[in-house]
Amino acid sequence: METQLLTHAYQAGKYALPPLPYPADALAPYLDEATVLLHHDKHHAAYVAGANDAADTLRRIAQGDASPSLAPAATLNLAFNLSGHILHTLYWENLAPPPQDAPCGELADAMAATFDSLDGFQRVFRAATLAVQGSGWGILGVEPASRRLVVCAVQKHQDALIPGLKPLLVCDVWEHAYYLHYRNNRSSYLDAFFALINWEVVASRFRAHCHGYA
Ligand code: MN3
Repeated sequence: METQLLTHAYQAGKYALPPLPYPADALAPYLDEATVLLHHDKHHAAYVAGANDAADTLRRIAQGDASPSLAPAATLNLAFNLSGHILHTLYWENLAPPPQDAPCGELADAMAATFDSLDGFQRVFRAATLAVQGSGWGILGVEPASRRLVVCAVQKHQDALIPGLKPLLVCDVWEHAYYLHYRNNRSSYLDAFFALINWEVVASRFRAHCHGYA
């Protein structure tokens, strides 16, 4: 499977909202249509708009058309909104209606090397993601020093992120991702998330990021 949604995240010189890769009701009953529509059409769209606003401010500063005093806020806004845009684009793509095949091949080997087993990965990922304070993300990625898999728990969209981390699997744990259906039960939402993981996409990202992994 090709993982191409990110190629639709920037079009004609602007950040753009990629369409969902499936109908909005395709993930029900794990993720209901209302949650998915609100999340994609309102929340994700707002990050796209925010990233474009911040990028535009920085361009105007460069051209001498806006005060350099706007740069600190604009860079923070760009980091927040662009990170949100990228993570949401990856999130929609790494979900699919069940049933899903378990990870296999090189990805399964890498997961065994780092986490011992799929169960071991899920224990680490669940614990880290469940404990994100406030709003954030659980991420499985490849870190550039060891080129091994690592789990990180990001706050907001961009805090506590490892530089150079290549994300393979991302889980949104902002309340807007689950509160309509699961209320405050983040753990039940994580059960649903695990059922929806598109391991074929995760494996494809792994191959793209980690040729020659050993
Ligand atoms: Mn979200």
